[in-house]
Amino acid sequence: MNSLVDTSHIQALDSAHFLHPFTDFKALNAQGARVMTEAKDIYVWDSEGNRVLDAMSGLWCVNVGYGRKALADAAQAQMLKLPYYNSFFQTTNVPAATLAARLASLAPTVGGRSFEHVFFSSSGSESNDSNVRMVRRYWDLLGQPERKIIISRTNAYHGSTMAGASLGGMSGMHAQGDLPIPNIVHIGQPYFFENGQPGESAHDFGIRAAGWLEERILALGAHKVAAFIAEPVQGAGGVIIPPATYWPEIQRIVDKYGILLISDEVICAFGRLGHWFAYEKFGYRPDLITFAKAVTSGYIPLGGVMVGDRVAKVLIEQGGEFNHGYTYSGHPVACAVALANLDILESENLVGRVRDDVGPYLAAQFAALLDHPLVGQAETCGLMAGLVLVKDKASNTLFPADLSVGMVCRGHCFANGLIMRAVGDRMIIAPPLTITHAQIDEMMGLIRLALDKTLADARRSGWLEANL
Ligand code: PXG
Repeated sequence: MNSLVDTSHIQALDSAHFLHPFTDFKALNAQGARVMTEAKDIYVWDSEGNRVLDAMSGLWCVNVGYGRKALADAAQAQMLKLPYYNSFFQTTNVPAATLAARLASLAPTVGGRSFEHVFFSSSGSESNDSNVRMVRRYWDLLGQPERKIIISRTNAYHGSTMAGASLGGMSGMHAQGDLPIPNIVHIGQPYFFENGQPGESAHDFGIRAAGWLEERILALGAHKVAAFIAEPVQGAGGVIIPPATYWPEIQRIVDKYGILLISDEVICAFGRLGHWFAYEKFGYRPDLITFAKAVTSGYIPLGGVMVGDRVAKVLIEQGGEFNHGYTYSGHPVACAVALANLDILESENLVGRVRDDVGPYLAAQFAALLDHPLVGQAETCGLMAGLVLVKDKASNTLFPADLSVGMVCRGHCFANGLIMRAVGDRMIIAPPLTITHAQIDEMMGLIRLALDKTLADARRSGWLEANL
């Protein structure tokens, strides 16, 4: 692909005026941002003509891949017909009503609970704010206003608004802005590699980690706990895949104490794990499901909450007016793009393909990475994958954090045409669901190249034991 963009001009405008999210502004300005200009399939091009294989699907969202004309056509057609109208004052629009019904039909009924209703927003963060509002309203309406506390987990990511960042368990975010807001508390994450005890099986660890929820409920007083929120698989936290025993035990505990379960599927829904929704894969029964990102494959902002019967019934039958909503709740263009996106996911069987074909293929390739001297653990779940860089494989000893080995490895990925993320020394990917076997092979070749270059750096710099 060819680009006629004047890189330094755009970088100058960018430095002077654009405050980027989660960015050290001064450091970026000194270096200049990479200017992305075009994209097709699973590849993105920058203004210098460099092609990169985008193994992160943008930011976990471009599930159908780049360059889909059908999505652009859907947006254009809707913009020409009805670009905007609000849903506040007893009005609706065709795409929003149609999409709500379509999403309801995609969310399977489990244990007699179904999801017939959707509350729309424009992002995952807003959706989680809506969750807090709905959960507290639900308990108020049931005459239990003291049920206010929402339990979340350390290293969870639930967004960047005041409520989203509070629900999240990122200490760096809490440190800026007096967070968390009141009545949000955190328990430990189910990360076996780091938190499993010597001799403990993943099976036992999963039950122990879920038990932290019960311990906290009892410590707080069950009558004060409103809900538990969790990602099925933690994304931003580093693709933390819980042991198989974790979710069933969580379900047992929330059922025992009657607390609501919020499944934050902003990353995991719409095929990422080989199912339309991730609770289906793990077999639990949420009351509320947060979605965003891949509902439109990131082509246009849209998010929302799937509201299960238990909550919907109370809000609808007993609630009167719900004093909450956004200008763009049920935006017709965003909903039209979502419908076209769901058409692609369905007609190309992308969800089934992850479950039965490319997911298992990626799992086999990732397992093979364990032969690399730096890889202490490598695992996948659908099309999410993570590996841990270690100093010593025999004991799975991590590198000292101040060496930032993950960032060194990420640097090699970027320099060699691969977007792979580093969360500490956990290297993670989540490629578009359209990725072919040949493209997975290409990606694995680039991952191995980056690992080899990182190993060479480690040897040269004396970061490893002398005999490695
Ligand atoms: N919940 C989850 C599980 C997410 O992954 C959000 C909520 C918030 O969505 P919005 O649309 O408000 O950004 C997310 C977003 C990262 C990274 O570094 C991940 C996200 C956002 C930004 C960075 O991996 N996920």
